[in-house]
Amino acid sequence: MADSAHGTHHAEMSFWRRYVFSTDHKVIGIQYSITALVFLFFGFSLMLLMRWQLAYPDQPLPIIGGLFGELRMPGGVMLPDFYNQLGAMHGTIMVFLGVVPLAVGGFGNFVVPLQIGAPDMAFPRLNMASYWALFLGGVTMFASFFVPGGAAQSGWTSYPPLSDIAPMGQTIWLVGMLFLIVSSLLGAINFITTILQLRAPGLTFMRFPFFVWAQFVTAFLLLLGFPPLQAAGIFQLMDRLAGTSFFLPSGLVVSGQPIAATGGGSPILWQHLFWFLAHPEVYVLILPAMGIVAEVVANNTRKPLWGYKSMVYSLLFLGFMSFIVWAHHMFITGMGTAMSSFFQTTTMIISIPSVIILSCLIISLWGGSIRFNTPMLFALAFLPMFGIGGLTGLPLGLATADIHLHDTYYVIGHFHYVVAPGTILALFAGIYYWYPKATGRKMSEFLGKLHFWPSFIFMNGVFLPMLIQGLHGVQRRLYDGGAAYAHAQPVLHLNKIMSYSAWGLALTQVFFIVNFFWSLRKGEKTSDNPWEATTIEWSAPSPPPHGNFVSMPQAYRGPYEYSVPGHPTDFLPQFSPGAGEKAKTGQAGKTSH
Ligand code: HEM
Ligand SMILES: [Cu+2]
Repeated sequence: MADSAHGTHHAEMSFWRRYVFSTDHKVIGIQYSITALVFLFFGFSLMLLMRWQLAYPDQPLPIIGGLFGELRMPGGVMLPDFYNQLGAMHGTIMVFLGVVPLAVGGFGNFVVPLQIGAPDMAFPRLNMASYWALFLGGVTMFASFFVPGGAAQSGWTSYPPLSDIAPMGQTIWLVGMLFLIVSSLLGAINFITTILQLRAPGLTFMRFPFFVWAQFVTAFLLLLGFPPLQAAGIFQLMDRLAGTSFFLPSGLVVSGQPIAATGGGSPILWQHLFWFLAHPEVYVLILPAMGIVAEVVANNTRKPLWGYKSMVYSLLFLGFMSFIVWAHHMFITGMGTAMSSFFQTTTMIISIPSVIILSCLIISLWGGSIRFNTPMLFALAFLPMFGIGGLTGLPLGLATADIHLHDTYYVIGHFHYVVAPGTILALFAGIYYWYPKATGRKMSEFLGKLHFWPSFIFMNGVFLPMLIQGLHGVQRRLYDGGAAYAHAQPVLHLNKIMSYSAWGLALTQVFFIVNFFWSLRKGEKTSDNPWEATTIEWSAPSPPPHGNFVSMPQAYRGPYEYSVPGHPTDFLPQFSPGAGEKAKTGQAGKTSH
């Protein structure tokens, strides 16, 4: 920040500068989190609507069915076009407006500067710009539901030629994506610079909390993966608006009519550019989640993470490999056996670092005196759920098996295990874990457990049957859930189980919402370090003031010095100068930045 004397100037800041156009990483982190949670809820609601149609195809949706209008749900019955809009927007919103903004924008912004002992992000104004770019992108996406022809309906993958000739909503989708990409790129540069430049003295790379490593690698994935998609998005916009044919092949006939395009373009080119980002993107969803789980596991087993260094090296290797596996999404495009073999091999190799990280986390539990609090329950549930997600991915990475599994519900089941019961549970763990830092109060354990158990059960009720349906050959993106197909009949009843589980999952979130708001005022007040944790964010006051730390923190040791033999307490914080001594807080002397 360029402001001098900001110690006095922030007292005069208006409401707008302080809470809306703030440059403080904590406020921005909270803005990101709340925006993302709202979008997650919205994206989830779209799916709740779709689940009605899947469970009861072509039956009018009771009570609220009439609200959607004749163009979407005449007489309360969902039109196929509207189903496609809901599906495409569900995917887009959950990934780009829900999980990424929460995992990176929210947790990354709030936690990373605190964990590395920095007063703020390196570029506070850029940080604000990246939040507002996300916000604009979100509003744009949301508005697309109200243009003629409705929202985008070519899936979250936006494959041409369909997307090139789809109604106007697709154009809005592309514009929205351009904003979202700008947001992520600005954020990525900010994270990399912050982590490299603003570390507290003594915080060497191998003393980083695993969460910081996860955000660091994630930022590189965003920075390197998004520019090709940005370019591709502009090409697709030009195809739609300027008469180019980047992705339109020659001789395309739609509904019996040859379409007026020069042709000569390649739809497959889009798939390459899209997946070059979108495969790393799945690691953008998962790495911060792994980072959160690592923090919570170390804290609640009261042990150092087992194999910390191999986890870090795995993370780096995984980040690198994630850029050379993308065409495993394209085995059936006819790319030939040599290319298939290459991508199948890299895909098998990339599973190794994930297995190492997961194994280290599981071994870390061994012999720990585990505290089963709410964050820990969510973190523990992440482990097997992510395991199922990862393992079910292996057959998809093998070209021969994928010929059968491609575009079935098996794929939907697989990646949801990674992103929903996997990542989402980890994000909840993070919210329960860092809420006391952000607010000075703990969330209710009782409501937390009421939230956890049904969520865990319903999640599996939603996603396990998808794997079974997929193995029976039921296709994804079917607006009747397979009802028209003979081979789907034996597994059709599962649609109802999945839908009721999804609605149950929605009801369960009421416990979370109530807890979140109730605890703001009524939650148990906590100390600065309620979980008796070791990493630097816990040395700051809760909630941390502008500038974060009362005195400049310093890192004296590794991040997870729990149960050190001979030490009087079972935790020896990274920020505490010597064995036996308490961290020196309460000093005057503001940190400057
Ligand atoms: C937990 C509640 C969720 C439920 C009940 C749910 C359900 C579904 C279903 C049934 C489909 C398939 C639609 C079809 O093929 O017609 C789908 C697609 C999808 N979902 Fe979810 N989902 C959930 C959460 C998430 C999350 C957390 C993410 C991402 C972070 C996500 C990302 C996607 C994507 C990318 C697609 C593919 C959309 C497309 O085909 O273009 N979902 N979801
Ligand atoms: Cu992939």
